Order: sequence, then structure tokens, then C-alpha cells
Amino acid sequence: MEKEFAKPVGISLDRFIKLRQDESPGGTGEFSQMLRDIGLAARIINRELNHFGLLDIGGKIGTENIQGEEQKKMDVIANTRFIRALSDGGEICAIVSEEEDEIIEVDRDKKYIIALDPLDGSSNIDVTVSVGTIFSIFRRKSKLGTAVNEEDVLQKGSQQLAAGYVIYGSSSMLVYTTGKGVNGFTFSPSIGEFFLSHPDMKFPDDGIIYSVNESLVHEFDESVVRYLKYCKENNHTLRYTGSLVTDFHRNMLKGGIYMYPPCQKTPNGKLRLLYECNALAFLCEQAGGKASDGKQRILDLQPTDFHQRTPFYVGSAKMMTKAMSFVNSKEK
Ligand code: P6P
Repeated sequence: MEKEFAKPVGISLDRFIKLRQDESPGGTGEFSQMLRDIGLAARIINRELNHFGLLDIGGKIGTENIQGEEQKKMDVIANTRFIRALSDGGEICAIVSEEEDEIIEVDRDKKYIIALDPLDGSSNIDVTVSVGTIFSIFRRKSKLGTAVNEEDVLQKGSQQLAAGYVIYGSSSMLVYTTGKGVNGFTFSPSIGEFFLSHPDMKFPDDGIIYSVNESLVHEFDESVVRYLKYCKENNHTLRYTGSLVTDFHRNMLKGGIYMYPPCQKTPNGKLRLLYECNALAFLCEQAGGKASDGKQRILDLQPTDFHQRTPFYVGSAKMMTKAMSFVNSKEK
């Protein structure tokens, strides 16, 4: 009888990592520890975001990141939290962050490198729209004990060992893949732990949601304009929050496509390849979707700069096939 009352709380992130450790790259505890470190930083940031209006952590700090974007206090706080958690966890070799100009070398005797957008969409925080963290994990190519070099970091997305995001929203979730499917964990504030809530997540094969900043339509290539016209004429619906992780997460659950095409302001696209597009492309493909720069698979792109941008189209496989048929101008 008492068993019925004591309902199980489910599988914690920690337990899941341990259960899957043999599947983790290298099968050693190092990789698992990194995932735990990410979970810790996410819980700390989640706590701060949940009290945003009550803490003096809003607004800008008067500096710009290497992208020339004004840094918000929470951008810097999140960056610090992840760098501290990963460094203290002791399993990371180096960190590339949207908020840092150069590689941060932590321990040249370790083998994993993480590319990180600590807090994407942070301009939405003060209006309480969901925001996210995006991460991508590689194995270094250079020998242990030597200095980390650019080649270690500038690897194709197809070389990722793991990728994921944290969405800080009405509920907060950690969603990640190690190349064997995508699993989602919901944060329980009362227990202070993430629990498996979305096992084996799959992008619906098709959908009607398209996510794009339509105010830029006058700057898009006519092929993209034609696809947007197709969407309007075929009962599609526009959902765009200005927060990539939020739009991606909704589209992965309901079916949809997110697009940030080239435009006059950003001819190479706005989103960053290393720590935004590669991670979401890996997750998307692992969940059965597709991700492209409009010409080729995101995961096949060879990075040449830590902070390089790329046009980004990502989502349900059938929607992506249709969109690319326009973008590649087969469809008039
Ligand atoms: P725009 C946030 O700055 C971000 O990087 C993504 O999270 C979001 O999808 C996009 O840029 C929004 O850009 O130009 O539409 O405001």
C-alpha cells in the first residue's frame, strides 16, 4: 500500500548519466563529470533568473563582446558560472565562449573542449521570455599536455561528442545528446535536480510552425521570400520569440522550422556556428530533423574562426526539404 503513496520521482540526470556512462565517449567518468558540471551551472543560473526582478542583475554593463554586442549583467554572470563550474569540475581542457574573445585554457592535461553560448537571447530576460544556454563538446586533436590550439577548436560539427541546451522558462529543462538520441530533463525546484521527463525526443517529421524575423523580409533573398509566401498560402503559422533556444525547443516538440537567413545587416547570417548552430544541428539530426546553411549541412561546415556566423535553417525534415527546395531556387 505504502508503495502507491510513495510515487517514484523518476530518473535523475545524475543517475541517467551514470546509467549511460558506458555509452559516453571514452566511457570514463570525465565526460560524465562535465555533464554534471553543466547541470550545476544551469541550476545556479536558473535560480538567479527566477529571482531576476528582485536582484540587481538586470541591464547592461557598458561593455561589448567580440561580436560588438552590448553585454548584459546576466550574460557575464552566466559566463562566469559556467567557466567556474567547468573549471572546478576538473575535466575540461578549454572553453570557447560567446562572451570571451579568446580560448580559455583550463587544463592542458585534459581532453575535452566545450564551445558555449552561456545565455542566448538575454535581451528577453527583463520581459520574462524564456532564454537558454547552448553547449557543444569536442575531443581535442592535439596531444595531452600541449597547449590547446585553434585546430582543437575549429572542428566540424560532425566531430561533436555531445551537444545540448538548457531552456530557462515556465519550467526549465536540460536537453542533450551524446550521439545516441536526445533526452530531456525537467528541473524540479523543490528537489533541486533535473529528472528525465522527455526520453528519446524526436522532431516531428512535418509541421506548420515557421520561426523567422519577418521584419527583415525586405533584406532576404527572393528565394527565401518565396518560401515565406508558400508558408502563408499553406496554412502555416508564425511563432518567433527572439530567443533561439525557445523557438528551437518548441519546434522540436510540435514540429516546425527556424530560419535566420543572410540579410544586409548580417550577410553571413547572425547566429554563430561554433556555439549555437553546431549544437542545435547535432541535436536536430539526432532527433530526426535537418539543419542547413542554405547550401550544405551545418555539421559539414569547416569553421575558420571561433565566432564566425552562418545562415541557419533548422527543423522538421519535410519542412526543411520544402524550404531548401525554395532557397536553392528549384521552386518558383
Ligand atoms: P533578431 C538572440 O540575440 C539571438 O541570437 C537568438 O536567440 C534569436 O533567435 C535571434 O538572435 C534574434 O535575432 O535579429 O531577430 O532580434
